[in-house]
Amino acid sequence: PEHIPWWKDAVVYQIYPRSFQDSNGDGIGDLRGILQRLDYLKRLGVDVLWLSPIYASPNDDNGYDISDYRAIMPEFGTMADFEELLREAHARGLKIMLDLVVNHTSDEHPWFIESRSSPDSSKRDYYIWKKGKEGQPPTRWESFFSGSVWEKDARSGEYYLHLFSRKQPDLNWENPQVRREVYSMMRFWLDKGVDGWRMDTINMLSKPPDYPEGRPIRGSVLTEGQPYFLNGPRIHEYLQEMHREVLAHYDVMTVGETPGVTPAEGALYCGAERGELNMVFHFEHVFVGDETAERGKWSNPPLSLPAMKRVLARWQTELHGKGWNSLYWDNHDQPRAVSRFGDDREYRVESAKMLCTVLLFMQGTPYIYQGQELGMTNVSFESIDHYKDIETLNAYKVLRDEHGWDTARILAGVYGRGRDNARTPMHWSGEKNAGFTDGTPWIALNPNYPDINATVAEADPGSVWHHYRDTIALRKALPVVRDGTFALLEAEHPTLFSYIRDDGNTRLLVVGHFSRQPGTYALPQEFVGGEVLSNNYASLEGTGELRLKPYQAVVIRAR
Ligand code: ISL
Ligand code: CA
Repeated sequence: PEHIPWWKDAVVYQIYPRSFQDSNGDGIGDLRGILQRLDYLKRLGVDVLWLSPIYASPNDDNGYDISDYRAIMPEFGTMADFEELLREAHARGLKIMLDLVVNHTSDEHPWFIESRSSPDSSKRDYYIWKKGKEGQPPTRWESFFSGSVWEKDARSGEYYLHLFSRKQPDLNWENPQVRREVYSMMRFWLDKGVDGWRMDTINMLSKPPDYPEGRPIRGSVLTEGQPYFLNGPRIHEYLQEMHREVLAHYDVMTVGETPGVTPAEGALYCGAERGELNMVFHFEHVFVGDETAERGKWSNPPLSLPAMKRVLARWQTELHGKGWNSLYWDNHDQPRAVSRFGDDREYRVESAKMLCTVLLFMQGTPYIYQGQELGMTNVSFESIDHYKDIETLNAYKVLRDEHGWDTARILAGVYGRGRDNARTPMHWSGEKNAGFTDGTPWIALNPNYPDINATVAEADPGSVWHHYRDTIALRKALPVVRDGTFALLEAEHPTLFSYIRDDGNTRLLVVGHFSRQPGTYALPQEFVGGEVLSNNYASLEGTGELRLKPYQAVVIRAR
């Protein structure tokens, strides 16, 4: 039989260490906190833990701005703590993957400090320095965190590129020495026994040689640089080199974070024969509607389920047999899916379970973000002063000063889509600070933790947590979930997401009802009287025509 790589059977759990578990009362989650929770994760049934960055960092972007790739952030612990965590995880059959953030470093990384010191520095070429044009930056490209991607350095009068914050200068991947440094750093961690990498913004490494001006952005003096720096000219050459030099020598899994990638481009990154990555995170399903909204995600356009289904179906069918999908709703940059795509009030439990079912029965490797298994929800802090995320804080100023939005309108966008929705501390119990810390948490908690927490959830067989655990176990028992084809049904239906999985032995029907109202669904004949394998309600009404309850989701095996 065909060799099946382990990561095709894996379920990944993402930990945002800062907000997971504090072990020493300083209000900041840490590695020893994760260690305390390994048994919890094992009980849930996940296989791999992806840790958001744990390296030394001034925390301008919570660790995505790294000042030493080979040191642990002191707030998170020591290298000995990390080695113990890895050992203890492995002892339980859990793997650990780390975040590889090599599009940029911190401006406090010694390479950048040296690079900035003089145009003649031996490390000048580690970063992207350009002269201005008539006193203006080389282009008017907008950065991801608002403002220009260029920062003028007082010392030399030259500009350096930063696609994210000005404290995150972009590395120059054209420089072979930079690439060698990165490969050597990767080996450093892999030789410790790390099991894989999530690769931050990996499709942005290669910049065009000529830096063309982009299309103007509506209502802004800045322009759109993404068509030039996403999937740039040498990106596949770099990733193939990284694979040859590093990844091919270890049995590890890789997932590239690739905003702005279509299925056709995705296949170039993760095609089985390409020698690049195992899978990518695309954003097409979570950015549906944002491109045409006035101010992108901050306008928080309403969801079009048909548009989202089209996107997911295209990824399912176009990668089938060629590459491999990653499956996610939540991560540390996204609002809580139950709040965005479900109902975080009356039908919180039902809709969180429904989202679990429709996600985990697709083909690919699922990623569960901390708290998703509890149905944790978005938070609405009363004022912007409580927010910590640099993207949110920068956007707040621009929306207010340049676009004239009032506070209520901006906060509505933040409540709907801001990244801090996902970054409030994990809810372990109904005790003080949800059991996250004895001290003062670095960011306020979601006040609903007395009702929504892991202690309550594990004790309640009807909880979202148990549904995740059962669904993880079920998908592992059904090879069709890993191997089968995917066919979308009812493509234009505004509230039903239904699809068939088929591996030649087993045919499964998955139906999720994205609505607060009851609904009906005419069951395809072959599923009438079929076995119900999963149901987020105690019963399923109707035979030929199902009468679905709000947010009901079922999986039925064909007779
Ligand atoms: O968060 C986003 C939209 O809300 C994305 O545009 C995000 O900035 C993009 O996907 C890149 O994200 C990654 O790199 C960033 C970091 O801030 C994010 O947390 C990380 O996931 C810079 O390192
Ligand atoms: Ca701590």
